[in-house]
Formats: sequence, C-alpha cells, structure tokens
Amino acid sequence: MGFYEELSKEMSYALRHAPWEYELEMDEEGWVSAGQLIDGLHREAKWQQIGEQDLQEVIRVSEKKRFELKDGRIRAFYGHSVPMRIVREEKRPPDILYHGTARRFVESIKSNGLLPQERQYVHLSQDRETAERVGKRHDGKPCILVIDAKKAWQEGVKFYLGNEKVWLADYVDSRYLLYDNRKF
Ligand code: HQG
Repeated sequence: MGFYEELSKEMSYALRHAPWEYELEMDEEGWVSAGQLIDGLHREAKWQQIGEQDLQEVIRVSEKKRFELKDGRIRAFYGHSVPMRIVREEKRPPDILYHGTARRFVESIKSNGLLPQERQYVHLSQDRETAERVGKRHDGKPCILVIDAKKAWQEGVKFYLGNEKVWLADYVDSRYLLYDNRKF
C-alpha cells in the first residue's frame, strides 16, 4: 500500500470510527480541526512528518471523495460509526439509486430491508459502476440492488447527501428494492 493510501485509511479510521484515539473534538457535522488531526497522527512515528499539505494530497490522489477539507477543518463525507449522530444534509435523491452487496446478504436484505449495520447510515450509490465497486469489497460477483428512491422519498424516507456518488439513508425497506436478476 502506498503512503497516501495508508494515510487515507488511518484518516478514515480517525474521522469515521475513533476520533477519541486521536484526541479530536468532533462537532455534530463530523468536522474536526485539521491541526488536531495532524497532532494526533504525529504521535505515530510513521506520520511524524506530515502536514496539512499531505491531507490535501490524500484528497487529491484518491479516486473516491472521502474527505472534505475547508478553512482549517476536515471531515469524512460518509462511513461514520461514532456513537454521536453525524448530521448530514437532507436532500431529494435521484429517482433511482443502487446498492452493491454480497450475494450471501441478499436473502436477509429481502426480508429485513437495507440496514446501516455497523455504520450510522445505509450507503447507496448514484450509479451502477460505483455500486459494483462497493459490492466487490464483499463479493467477487456482487449483487447490484436497484432502489426506487423516488417512491421511498415520496413516502417519507429521508435521504442525505454523502458526496456526489454516495447517498445515505436511515433505512431502506425491502418494498423499495427493484431486484436486478441479471446479477443473481
Ligand atoms: C449489508 C466504502 C444482511 C450491506 C464503500 C453491506 C461505501 C445487510 C454490509 C461505504 C443488510 C455493510 C459503505 C441486511 C445491509 N442483512 N446484510 N438486512 N442490510 N447489509 O461496509 O454499503 O472505501 O458497512 O449490503 O465504497 O458496503 O470506505 O457498507 O454489504 O461507499 O470510502 O451489510 O464504504 O467506502 O457493509 O459500504 P459496509 P457498504 P470507503
């Protein structure tokens, strides 16, 4: 793994899952001071040399938009599991969203709907290609679920913007799943 990929993983861990391990004060939108994050990372030998320009570099070289750095503050766009609820912007979703998952989870998703599991929100993809990539993390031949986001939204399900490819929801009932049998 390259330097910036490894740094990105550690930033995800700090900003999504364990800010207290880095002595970060996180606000309800997930923002922390970039200086505090750098100080926290400096306690580890391998990050001793990093500065704000390295945080910028992580963002610049990554294919995925995981972090937002603005006015000396930084946050993760999505993926949180911290106990404190991270507030995201509520927004009308596109009519169709996708969710890439493992074949072995599909039966349970059909019965129980999409649940956030270890994270605060269910993660949905704006396009099929993104969903394919998300699903491949769990299964070499992932199943791509198609979600009737328009109907869900019209019936009161709240959606939130993660980044421009990742949408979030609290829960997606199985009646909003339009199965994609090609992938089964
Ligand atoms: C599954 C990565 C059984 C769900 C990605 C998923 C994404 C159920 C798994 C972001 C279920 C949770 C999030 C149910 C949901 N029964 N399984 N009722 N409901 N599941 O990793 O969406 O690279 O927490 O289908 O690209 O895979 O980290 O969520 O397979 O954007 O930046 O439970 O994380 O981004 O897995 O991925 P995860 P996810 P990064």
